[in-house]
Amino acid sequence: MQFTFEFDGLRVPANVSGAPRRTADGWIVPAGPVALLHPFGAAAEFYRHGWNSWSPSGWTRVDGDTIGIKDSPERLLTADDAANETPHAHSGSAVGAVTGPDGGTLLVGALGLGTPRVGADGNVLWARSEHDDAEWFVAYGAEQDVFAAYADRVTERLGRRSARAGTVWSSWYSYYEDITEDRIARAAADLEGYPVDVFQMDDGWEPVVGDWTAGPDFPSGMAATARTVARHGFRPGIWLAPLIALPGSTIATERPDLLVAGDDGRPLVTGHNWGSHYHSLDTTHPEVLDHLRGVFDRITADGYSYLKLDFMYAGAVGGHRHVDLPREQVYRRAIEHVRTTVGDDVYLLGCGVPMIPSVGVFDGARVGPDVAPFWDNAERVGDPSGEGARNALVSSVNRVWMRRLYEVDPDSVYFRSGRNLLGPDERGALQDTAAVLGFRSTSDPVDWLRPEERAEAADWLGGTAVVEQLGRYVFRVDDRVVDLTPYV
Ligand code: 9PG
Repeated sequence: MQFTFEFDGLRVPANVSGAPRRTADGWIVPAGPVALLHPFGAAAEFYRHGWNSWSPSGWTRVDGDTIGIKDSPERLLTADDAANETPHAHSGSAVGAVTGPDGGTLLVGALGLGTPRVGADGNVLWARSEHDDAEWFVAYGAEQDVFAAYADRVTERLGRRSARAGTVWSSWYSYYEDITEDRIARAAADLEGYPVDVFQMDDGWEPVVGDWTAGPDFPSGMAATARTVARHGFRPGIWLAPLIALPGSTIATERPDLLVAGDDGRPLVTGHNWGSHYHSLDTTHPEVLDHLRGVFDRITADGYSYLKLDFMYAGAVGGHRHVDLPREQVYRRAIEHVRTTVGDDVYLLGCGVPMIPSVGVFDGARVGPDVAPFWDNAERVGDPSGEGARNALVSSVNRVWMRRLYEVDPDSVYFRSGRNLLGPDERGALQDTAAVLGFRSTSDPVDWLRPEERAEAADWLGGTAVVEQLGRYVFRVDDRVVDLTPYV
């Protein structure tokens, strides 16, 4: 049906699937395709929102280049919603907006889990879903107000967790997969006394992705490492990618029937990393739920109460499953099962998560690609999902509005000047971004830091800041104005 939205200062003719209802800060529109005729023309800026943690997000002019992963089907499969990406037209996941030359922002965002998509050109802001189960929220006003209103409508429906991670040390951005129980023990011992709450061991402890048991470099078992970490005063944290399996893992070799299948009935390739493809567990299968319960019972019994759950989007991709349900709902049920298994006191940090379906179940979510000790990614120029400090910063500051959904993790910051190509300004910009987003983590081992860098790290990790957003990329942090615009 045709409908004209009346906003303060703007009339927007539209096609909608049913009669919209007015709320205090916008409109609720019934599920089904939406097209809004915006008046901003080719000079409009479009806010593109990526599907998962690593997917590119940001603002771009509708007459300019699209934001997204170009020319790499493998990267697209891993780091965005490959099924719905439109490389040559502006579109994104769940929420989108156009801003006119006068600064007013027209937003449309999904309030449900039907794998919603939003796009725009110089005339139309459109929205549609793979499964029309979700209402939409439409609003017009100041940019920060309409995003805040959308976030509040989302948490009204999906909930919002209130746990706080505190400060985190992660093994990833220093040791990568090269961890052993001795190395972890040494890092934890050196870190004792620093204002760090969580000591999070990352990828490298397991024998193969898919088998969540101690690998050969952890001969004393994972419970022993958790005890060591706790003895030094930290909450033990660990990384897992519980919804995927590499081809050589036990589950993939012994029970391929528990994996999401392709049209040919064989395990579907659902992403690429570790120099390999990998598969997804079919979480609609009761035996997979039992398997996951076993994994999480064991890991929490071992003493880990902060879990970084990675590559989670793979539980929300298309494919054939035991039970046929919309894929984001499949994902949501799987995460709810994990939450029920671990209880409320375990902190769940989502990484590679689909952003909206994770609201209310995850305590925190990564909101950008991996940081790295260099600014631009020289290997994958022009791929905004590639690892690198710039890409991590850009995605994260474009997702600052998501603080209302869960804690938002912009990834680790650096204090080390050695083994690092980032200069002091770039390290400072990452630190400011993390302070603005309110999530402080680093990966620098103490013995990689000079004395003055140790002091700087301790100072920053122990700090808190009162943050006020002054503009799209401008913030007051305590009594300092932080302008991240030059970095975006
Ligand atoms: C461990 C790492 C770290 C890191 C995670 C994740 O887009 N990608 O293909 C892509 C692959 C890996 C990746 C990020 C993105 O790294 O973000 O913090 O935990 O796994 O293997």
